[in-house]
Amino acid sequence: MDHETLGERLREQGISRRAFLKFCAAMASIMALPPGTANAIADAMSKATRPSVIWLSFQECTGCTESLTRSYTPTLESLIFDMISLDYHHTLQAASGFAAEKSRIDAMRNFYGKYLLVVDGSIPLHDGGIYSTIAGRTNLDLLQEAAKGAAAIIAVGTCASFGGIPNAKPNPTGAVSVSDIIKDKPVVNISGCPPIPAVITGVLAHYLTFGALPELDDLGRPRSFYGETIHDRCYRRPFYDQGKFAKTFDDEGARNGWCLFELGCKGPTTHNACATTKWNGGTSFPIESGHGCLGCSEPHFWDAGSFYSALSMPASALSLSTDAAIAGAAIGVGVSIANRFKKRAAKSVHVTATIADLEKQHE
Ligand code: FSX
Repeated sequence: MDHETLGERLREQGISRRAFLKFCAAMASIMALPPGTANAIADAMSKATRPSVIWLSFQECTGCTESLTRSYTPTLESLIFDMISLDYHHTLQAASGFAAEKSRIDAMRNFYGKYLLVVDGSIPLHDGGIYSTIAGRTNLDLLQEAAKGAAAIIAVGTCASFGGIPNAKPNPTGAVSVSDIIKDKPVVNISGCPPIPAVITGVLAHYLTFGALPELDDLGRPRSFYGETIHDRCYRRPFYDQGKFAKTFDDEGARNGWCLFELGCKGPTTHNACATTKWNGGTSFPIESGHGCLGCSEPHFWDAGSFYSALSMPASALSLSTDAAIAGAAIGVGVSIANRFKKRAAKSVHVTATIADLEKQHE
């Protein structure tokens, strides 16, 4: 029993090639690939079999799922359900009780070794894990069972990635992250409390296009989204460079859009794509709405606290990140589309054997 290809699914839904190419151009941009790669992405994605996805929600506030349901545009929001076969998600699915649990067990059996496991929320370990259970089974038990047959695991949100707020001191439930428990499968962390919906979609699109998870940073996050700090790409950065800082949230500087560093903004130490991808269809992000970044995509951000105290760090630590410099240099020397594809595939965390085929098709 296999799922149909994405191309077949889109044809069934009456989605035109033009609309799909538009979506692929958006995906290229999200994956930091040149716009000219849209055709290659469309070819690869339309031939890809829609993977079965089992989504487990543990100790969390449901903000991650709320974020997912506000995906980039209506087109993208609907496409995410075409790109994948979401076979179990206890918040979004219509089934409940035994029928819901049966759909999870069926997906694990039918797609053993092939399904993607998405987890949001942390896993409580204290007192036998009793602080969060589903159908009478602990989160730990459910995670270990589902991880066995997963091709790869996507930890969505800071709770699943690093323990998040449930893990904050004094951590009464003994909450830990997915990668604290699962050591023998590829795990990608899409941190953020909540994470940016376009980043969730981008990682799924990358998996469909390249048959692999994207290149990760040293905290297991996709480098294309977390390679730079918020400060690197913040539109208020010129004010930082000129030494113009708002001193209160309603002073002249704040009204002029000056830098929020002295009001506690954690942009300089926070890696995420908020300043470029933004939220709500590219409408805005916290700093643009007048509030400093809380650093929610970094480990232990809650315990670090001091949300309204300025960071103490030397100015030299606030220069553009190495990643940004490398990306700028690559554009400057005109790296070819084929090479960008090849490099991205080579750097990805390999999960299936389809990358070589993809390279052959697009060289
Ligand atoms: Fe955590 Fe997500 Fe923050 Fe909430 O599932 S990352 S508390 S937005 O909901 O896990």
